[in-house]
Amino acid sequence: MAKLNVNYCGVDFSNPFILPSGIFSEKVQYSQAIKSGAAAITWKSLTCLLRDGNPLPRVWKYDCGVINSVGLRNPGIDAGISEIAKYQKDNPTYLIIVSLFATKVKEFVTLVEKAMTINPKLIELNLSCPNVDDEFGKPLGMEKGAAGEIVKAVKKVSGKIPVLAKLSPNVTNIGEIAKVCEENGADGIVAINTVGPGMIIDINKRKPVLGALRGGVSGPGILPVTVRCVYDIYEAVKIPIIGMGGISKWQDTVEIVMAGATLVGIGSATYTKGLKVYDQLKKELSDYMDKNNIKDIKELVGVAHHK
Ligand code: RRO
Repeated sequence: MAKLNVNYCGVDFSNPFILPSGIFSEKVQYSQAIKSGAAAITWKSLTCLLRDGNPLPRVWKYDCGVINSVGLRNPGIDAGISEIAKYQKDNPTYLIIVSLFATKVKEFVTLVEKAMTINPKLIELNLSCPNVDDEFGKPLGMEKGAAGEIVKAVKKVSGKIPVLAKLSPNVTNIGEIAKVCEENGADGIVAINTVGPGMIIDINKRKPVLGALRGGVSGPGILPVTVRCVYDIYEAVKIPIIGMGGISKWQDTVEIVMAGATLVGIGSATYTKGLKVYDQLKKELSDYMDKNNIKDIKELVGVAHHK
């Protein structure tokens, strides 16, 4: 029987599949993801203050995936961490990654200090939301200097909790940004956030479908971008990678692991295939490994590099 469990940054995951941030925002949905086979859930990114998000519609499916402009809708860090703490108490075995977003180094430090009060297993720094440029300008993490500064400042207050940097594909050199994050103490990299921004126009209404007009693109159409980004990051750093972005089939999983991912995020595919996708992928990946005499998923990590 193939070994699918993974140790990532010192934390044990029962299988390589996790729920990325922002796919769900309701507790019942997080629970359904775990019950359907996800090894961990990433909570919707929290900001210092409550945010109502962008105008509706915020999410739109199309032939090759999904476009979203949720606009960081969340209850704010104080309410958010109370909610997570209560949820974790009610569900002590669930593995939760706390995701945080800010627009200033100091704010990131405040968010991490507050998150630390509930002793999370892992913290994700969302350095890459594509949907708030109008308000805040380009995400800090799109520039290596700022990304490094954030990680360095956060690591001073994060103690033993692993800190992951979630990066944007919409940059010239994602490997270089990952490297700077590693040099400043990041424990892992999450790649990628959505591609774009993009736009879809409703030709009958003669206007863009999203309330905020532009949005981040996810789903099967972006898989080659994800694979290339994970490949480039694996070449640039030694810290482990969580690969996500357009993965919906077992073959995609094998591809992203061969590019260098240790864990795999399954997000948009839950919209198109339902939550059964987790158990289905586990079974199909395990069958593939048995057929190819691969005993442990870690044997496959990065094999496409021949280094
Ligand atoms: O909330 C969003 O609009 C959003 C976020 Br925080 C993110 O990181 N990526 C994305 O595609 N949408």
